[in-house]
Amino acid sequence: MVTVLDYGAGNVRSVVNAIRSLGRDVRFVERPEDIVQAERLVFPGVGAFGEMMRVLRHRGYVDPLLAYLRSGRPFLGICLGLQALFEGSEEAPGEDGLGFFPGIVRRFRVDRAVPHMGWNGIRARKPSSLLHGLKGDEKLYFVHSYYVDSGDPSVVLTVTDYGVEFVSAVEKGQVAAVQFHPEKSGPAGLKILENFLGGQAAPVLPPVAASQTELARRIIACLDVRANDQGDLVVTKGDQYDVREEGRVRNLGKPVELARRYYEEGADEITFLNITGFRDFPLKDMPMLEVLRRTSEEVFVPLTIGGGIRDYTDKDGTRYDALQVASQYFRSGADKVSIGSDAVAVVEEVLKRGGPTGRSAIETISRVYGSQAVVISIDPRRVYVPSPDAVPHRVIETAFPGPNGERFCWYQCTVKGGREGRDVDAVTLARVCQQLGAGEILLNCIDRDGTNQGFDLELIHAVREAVTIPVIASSGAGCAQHFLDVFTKTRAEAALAAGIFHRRKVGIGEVKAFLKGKVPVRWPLT
Ligand code: 1PR
Repeated sequence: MVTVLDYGAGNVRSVVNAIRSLGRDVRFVERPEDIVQAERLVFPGVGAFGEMMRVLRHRGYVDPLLAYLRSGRPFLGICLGLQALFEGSEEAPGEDGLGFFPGIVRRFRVDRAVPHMGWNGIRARKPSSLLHGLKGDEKLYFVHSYYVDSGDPSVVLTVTDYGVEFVSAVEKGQVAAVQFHPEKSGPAGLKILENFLGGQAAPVLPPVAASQTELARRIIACLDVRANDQGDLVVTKGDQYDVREEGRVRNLGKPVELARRYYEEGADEITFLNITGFRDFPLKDMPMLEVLRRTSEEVFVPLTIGGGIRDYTDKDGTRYDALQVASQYFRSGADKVSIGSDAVAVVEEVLKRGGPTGRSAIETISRVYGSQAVVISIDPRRVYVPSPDAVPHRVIETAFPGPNGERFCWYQCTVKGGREGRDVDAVTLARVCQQLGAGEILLNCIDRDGTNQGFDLELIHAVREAVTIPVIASSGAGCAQHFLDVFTKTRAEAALAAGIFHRRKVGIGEVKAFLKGKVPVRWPLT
């Protein structure tokens, strides 16, 4: 029996699903005594350090946790569950950590995107049974803006490099904790969890060069989901956002089945977009929550869900806020939520009033679940203009002139699945959303969507250079070379595609095999 400490933030379901997939029963901590009585305790954490410590204190968990840690029984902390073991964090000055290990949690101050998000390697500092069965070159999934600076080198189990060498796992006796998410790290992560559950021999891993812990560029499979004309939930795919063919919604498969296929083929993440979420309230759209629940039972890489994340008032006047919608998604197995139309409305409001309200979906969700859990999905369309000062927007000079020879363009944000253009450009939108607390940008492009002509590199370059959070390039992938182009000609951290994967034009494994040796990717896949 494994006891899981769920203090109410983020995706605990994935950890539970991963443990169950390894044949173990799980029960949750509901009272302080449950910690005292646990035989094997897992503490997964996502969200913010200060909020986590306040909740632990409020529920009376701090002393039982410290007693458990000192008792010599097995403990595994994950992500914030690692950071909690130290004395404090720059994320929440004045808020004490558990102080079980000496050291402090620091913010990344590096010349690359923060959060550190994606697949990276580990370098073992000592033998450990946790690493049994690994070869040493595996990549694991990280998502964090703060890292542990340990005051005791003897407890450091592994380190990882991201502009700075940081502690990616610690171990002392039966107490272990990892910065990465084993439950989201595919087969390698499941192996580590299995080792924790099983008590294996401690291997000495071969030495790994610092360059091998370089962050991998992510390949993401995207599933646009909606009900078809018969009312069944299907994966569909548009051409420049038009998902109908001969009047009917295209049906390219079943969401859970396709997600599982992409996981097995080596996708680094799966994104579901409920593309009619802007008009149907998602909490009424239970099938989508069910899709997430079922997917998270079988797919052990990060899951993002978008569509309809906004405040909503029911016909009978009941009000739901975006945070409630997002919480349902996290509880159902999502690691991140993606906000589209509402982000445009929020940015319009911020620009109009000259500052944030503090109440927007981006702000409220990132405050509780952390910025890494908030993705902004932008649906821009290219608008040509004759000169850079023709519009009060961020204009770029383009190598692909417009129909009348225009050498300049801007990227207009749209809402409601591209149906409505707004007076905000994609670069400004990304920048303001980052200031509000967003952790990642999913950058679509209506002109390229479904065309297989390659990503709009000019758009991606302009947005990526304007923000310090990771950018996912999307729309237009038609072959493996397009992924190489986007990773070598822009600083995008990830590339997402839909059509070529759904239609088996190119497989995810094929893309990765092509990229291997040219840019860092997660490889091997299993
Ligand atoms: O506005 O918060 O409710 O979110 C709605 C979400 O649904 C947004 O993220 C929006 O991008 C998405 N969406 C709405 N309508 C469509 C549509 O296609 N009619 N999908 C749609 C657009 C594009 C990508 C696509 C890539 C790659 N999403 O999902 O997967 O362009 O395609 P490709 O590789 O085949 O070129 P809200």
